[in-house]
Amino acid sequence: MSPSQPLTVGIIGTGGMGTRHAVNLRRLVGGVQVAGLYDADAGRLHQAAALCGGVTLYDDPQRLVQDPGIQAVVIASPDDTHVEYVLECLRLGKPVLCEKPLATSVADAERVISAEISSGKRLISLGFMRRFDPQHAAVYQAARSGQIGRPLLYKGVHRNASIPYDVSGEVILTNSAGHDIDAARWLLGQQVQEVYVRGVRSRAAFSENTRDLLLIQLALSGGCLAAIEVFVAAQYGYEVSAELVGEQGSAATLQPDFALLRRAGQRSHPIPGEWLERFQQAYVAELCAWVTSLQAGERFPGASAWDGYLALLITAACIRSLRSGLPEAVGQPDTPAFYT
Ligand code: ISE
Repeated sequence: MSPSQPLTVGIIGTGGMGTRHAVNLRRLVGGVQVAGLYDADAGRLHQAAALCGGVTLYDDPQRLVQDPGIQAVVIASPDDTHVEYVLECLRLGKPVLCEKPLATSVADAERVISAEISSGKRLISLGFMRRFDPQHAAVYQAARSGQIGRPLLYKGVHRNASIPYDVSGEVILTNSAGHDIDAARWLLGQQVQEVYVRGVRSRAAFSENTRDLLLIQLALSGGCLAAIEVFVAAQYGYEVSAELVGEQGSAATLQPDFALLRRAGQRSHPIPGEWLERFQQAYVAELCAWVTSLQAGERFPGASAWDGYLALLITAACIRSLRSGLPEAVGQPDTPAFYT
């Protein structure tokens, strides 16, 4: 890749996330060209193409990856398809930004880790975009600068107004809670050793086994704790917050107040309806960091495949705990030198 030439990127999956990445790359990230798109749904594919202009449309995602005209790949397809596309990128030595989760099983994640180490190159970047959210980055800086003293507790809230798919605890843990698990690890700089997960069904309209509100407790390697609420049917809007409590104070994300509305004797702030709006700045910053790292031949400053693997290892323990009703230990694999 040469900084003088735009990086040609192909995107697999043009649903809400993939289309947002395509438009952000096209309009807000320099040094890059959206050169190819694939989606299983022709309507979604053509809608995204109309927003990008001048892209090649593929009827097979593997052909997109294999096209020599595509230098890097963004994967924003359904969760259970990520691993096959990531493995093809590794086989061809193509850098890839993969939306979370890296895979939907620990075994598949282990296949990816093995393949990336065998490739000899750090080709995988993972889409834990909260690491690029200005509010979360400010909490990270406050903690790392020592302003709150030794961190003791991570408190997280992750509320979706609603989600358009299965609200079983297992799916929520695999699809949504990975962000919170990664944020706790990243902000505290420690490894998760034990989890304890309980869930409730928020309303009778949901099926008996629904657990759409989860309380996730984590015990970490440096003695810290984490308490995370993941509620995917909160109805009122989309909100994510994080707070680190330390020996000498705390650092908490502020809600990005998009506007202060005054009307009819009320003051109010609008609350985003979903994550694309709330994390737009983070998505753009993440893409800029990814493209810049590729053009400069430097390491991506965000999450790696190893972070994605650890998130799945912790998620698997959370699923065990939700089912058993007991705390569950998390395996502590040594970090390969390839990822240190
Ligand atoms: C979605 O995939 C995300 O990445 C959002 O950040 C999360 O809030 C949502 O629950 C997920 O489905």
